[in-house]
Amino acid sequence: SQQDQAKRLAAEAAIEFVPPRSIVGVGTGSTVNYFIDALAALKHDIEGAVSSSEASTARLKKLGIPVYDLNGVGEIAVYVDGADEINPHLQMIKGGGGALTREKIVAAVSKTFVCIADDSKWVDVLGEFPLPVEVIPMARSYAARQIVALGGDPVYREGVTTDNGNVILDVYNLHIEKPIDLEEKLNQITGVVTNGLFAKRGADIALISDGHDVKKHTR
Ligand code: DER
Repeated sequence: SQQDQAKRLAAEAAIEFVPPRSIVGVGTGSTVNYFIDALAALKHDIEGAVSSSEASTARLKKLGIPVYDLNGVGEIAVYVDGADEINPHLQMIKGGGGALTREKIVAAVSKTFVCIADDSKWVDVLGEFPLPVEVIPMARSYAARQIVALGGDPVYREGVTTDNGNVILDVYNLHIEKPIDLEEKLNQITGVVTNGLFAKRGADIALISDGHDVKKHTR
């Protein structure tokens, strides 16, 4: 499809940002899967990868790319990941794939965050896509009440347990004019592990494709 072609073009464009002999930070999702496949072609030129999910780890290993534990690695030069939405300030909503916590951790450790996405993710205002929030299971109802008080409509993502053993609330009907402010408010709720707003630390580069070309946006 046009969207798959766009994801693939954006992912392949990210290869140029991978330094030789580096350990690459790898995100999660269908766009990142194209990036992993492209990375396999230069696996002899890189040291390996640090992954943000069991799913990405499995794909990397299957393609013969060594996967390192983040605790054994110093700073990571480049982190490549997708987004569910990204605005002109390169602030993102992430977590559609349920990997937001490990994605945010690897992004925090990485010097440069390169976001790869098809142009359907490019929005003026974040919030059309329901904002994922990872919560400690016993705090789910309490956190949901706190999120309602913030103006959101939290929906429990039934049957999903994250790699960290937590649950996810998807928050609908947010119109996020102040992403950094809302990210901080959500972080204050006891029991919330991570929220999918990547605003305080957004992307540094965004590679956005319409299926024909790739546009590069920077902060
Ligand atoms: O869950 C995530 O954060 C993914 O990166 C998601 O935002 C993008 O997934 P996609 O590439 O399958 O659209």
